[in-house]
Amino acid sequence: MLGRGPSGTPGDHNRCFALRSLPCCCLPRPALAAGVEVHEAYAISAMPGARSGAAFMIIHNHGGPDDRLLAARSPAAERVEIHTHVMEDGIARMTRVEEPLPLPADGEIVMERGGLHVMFLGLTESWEDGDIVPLTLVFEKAGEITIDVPVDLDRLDGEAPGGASGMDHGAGHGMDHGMGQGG
Ligand SMILES: [Cu+2]
Repeated sequence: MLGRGPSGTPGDHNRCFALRSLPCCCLPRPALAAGVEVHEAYAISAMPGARSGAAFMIIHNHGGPDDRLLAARSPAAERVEIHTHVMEDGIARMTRVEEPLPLPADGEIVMERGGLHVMFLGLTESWEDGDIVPLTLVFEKAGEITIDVPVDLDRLDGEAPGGASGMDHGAGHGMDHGMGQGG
């Protein structure tokens, strides 16, 4: 479940929170397993009370064998999917990625605004800034890697490489997926 830092009580979550403005390489706990590392992970949802959210990160294969990202899951949402954007008639649209994502030796999977992302559908609790979302990534060779992804709502509007498309993602995506799909 989400770890919501108790206000006024110092704790691990608050420590992460305080560090979040530092460069990614200074974050306290990069996930390490079988040469696969996750950098710069953060999560956003469109607004308070939103039923969906997205996470972004860079997954790096440090000299391991060629690998593939098979799936993602989290107790923070009813469903977790890998999504990407495809351009249709000049408009970026979300689409689910059904095939495993290749992660070659010394290669990366870059999940960034306007591109690949981990989609959380049906959040069990709405996300607030500083919440910690547990996320398990399942790799063919490296196995399961569980990371803590901080919710960073400050990143909702800024720094999206695609500008408007980044915002469309946050604001429109929850609606796209609705919760009426029945799984
Ligand atoms: Cu999505």
